[in-house]
Amino acid sequence: MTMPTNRVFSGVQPTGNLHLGNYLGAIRHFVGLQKTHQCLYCVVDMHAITVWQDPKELAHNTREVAAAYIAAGINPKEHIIFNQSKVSAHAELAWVLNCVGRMGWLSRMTQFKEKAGKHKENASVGLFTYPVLMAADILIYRATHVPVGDDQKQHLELARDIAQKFNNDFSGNGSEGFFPAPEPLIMGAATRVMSLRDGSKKMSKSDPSAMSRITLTDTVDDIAKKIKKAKTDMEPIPETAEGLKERPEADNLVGIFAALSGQTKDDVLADFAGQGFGAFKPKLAELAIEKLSPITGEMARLMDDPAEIDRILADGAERASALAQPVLAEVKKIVGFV
Ligand code: AQP
Repeated sequence: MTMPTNRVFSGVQPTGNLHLGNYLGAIRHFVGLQKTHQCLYCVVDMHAITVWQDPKELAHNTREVAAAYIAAGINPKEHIIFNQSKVSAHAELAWVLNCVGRMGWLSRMTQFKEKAGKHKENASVGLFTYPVLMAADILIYRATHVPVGDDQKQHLELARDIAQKFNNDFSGNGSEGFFPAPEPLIMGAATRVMSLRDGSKKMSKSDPSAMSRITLTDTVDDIAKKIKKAKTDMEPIPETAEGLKERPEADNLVGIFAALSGQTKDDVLADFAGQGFGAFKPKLAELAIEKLSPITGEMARLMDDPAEIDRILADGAERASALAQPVLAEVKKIVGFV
């Protein structure tokens, strides 16, 4: 079996309210990687159900993430777009890896602590073992690189630990070097987009306030309104990034401008230094609309034909399965399943 050298795997959960953070922190980078890597982009619907999802909404949101991938510029013919639940090898490998990973490792995952909150006894078992399924998602394709935001770095570390332990645990049975250690791909500016209402919280699908995020289904008017109402402070825009310290909301808006325009924060500050946010916000709204409208428009067009999206997902799943099955067969042999 050949070992891939430049294979990328990443995913987005179909949990609704796909937002600017998902676009700037993940999807836009997925698009760029197509030139240099063989890419698998997954709609991770099995991860989504680790917290309750309405079944009809889950189906809609799954198509919406697929539409966002395509509208942003991912080519489903040259690369692979599919939904996780269609390739059963993810779940099968996850079970084996559940038996390799250790409770202590998973207990240290900060995202579980954040998402389970104070009521961890009530959290699903799936939410606890989510990082093991993520390890399986990556390792089943022996992916070499994983574009991840800040919030997923710890999970990727765990995937590397699980890969290494699998390789060691079964070394008498041909597992040496079987799984490559997946490398994180570090993203550029605005890796972490913060809430428009609170600069200390990340922009998130599950924030109860719709004003906290710009979504990929927002109209032009919605985008303009949300930026106009975004929380800021009374200080003018500083001359250097140093001046944004202790000003999380100001820092966030400048960061979003920089990411959308392909500039550094210092470039943006050089253009706006001394001005107030009253002058800056309309320019940011104009830029956000210019960059997002082509994507949101194309997404809406694609969503008008769900059968075509389903066809693309099914085709992707078939090609993903063809890559996954030989790896799974080898894992079964290594483990001793007859
Ligand atoms: N605010 C963000 N800034 C930059 N990147 C972000 N990502 C998420 N939020 C931000 C990146 O988007 C990708 C897909 O995320 P996900 O769907 O797997 O779920 P998540 O990380 O849990 O994102 P959300 O949107 O905040 O959902 P909820 O509210 O359900 O927790 C990932 O690469 C992520 O880094």
